[in-house]
Amino acid sequence: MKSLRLAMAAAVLLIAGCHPSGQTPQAANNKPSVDHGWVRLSAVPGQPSAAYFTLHGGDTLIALDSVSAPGVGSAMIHATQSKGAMSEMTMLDKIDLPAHGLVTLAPGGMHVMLMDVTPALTSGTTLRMTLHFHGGEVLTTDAKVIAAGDPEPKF
Ligand SMILES: [Cu+2]
Repeated sequence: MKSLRLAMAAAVLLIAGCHPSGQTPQAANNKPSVDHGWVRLSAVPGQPSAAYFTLHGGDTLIALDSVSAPGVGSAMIHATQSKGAMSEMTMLDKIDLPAHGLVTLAPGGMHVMLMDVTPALTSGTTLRMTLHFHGGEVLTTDAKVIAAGDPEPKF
């Protein structure tokens, strides 16, 4: 019982000591965001290209449902799993972005497969991708487009 009383005292102190300068707590109103977007074009025209980006969680868990972009017929969220020397892709129906979490889509891991990409999308251009989250939240990112053999861009 003694430890409980101590904990309660600590809680009261915390409340009393809350935002002495009148600032909003750091954790409040953090919105989810996306950055470091890039696309690696397929080596073979007509084959799917892959898109990557980094998601930063806001104050609540949200889930990425889908991605769209102009000049892209359709997009699917994939995970890569290695099985020995082979790797295979599985389709994900969503990516959970935990509160204050960090989720990175990268080669060898999760990525967005872009199908029916316009030939106008060439290395050196940017692709504005729209990320659609469950519940209607939308984020956009301008992804750097690189050719199949180019090194991964550094941010
Ligand atoms: Cu894929």
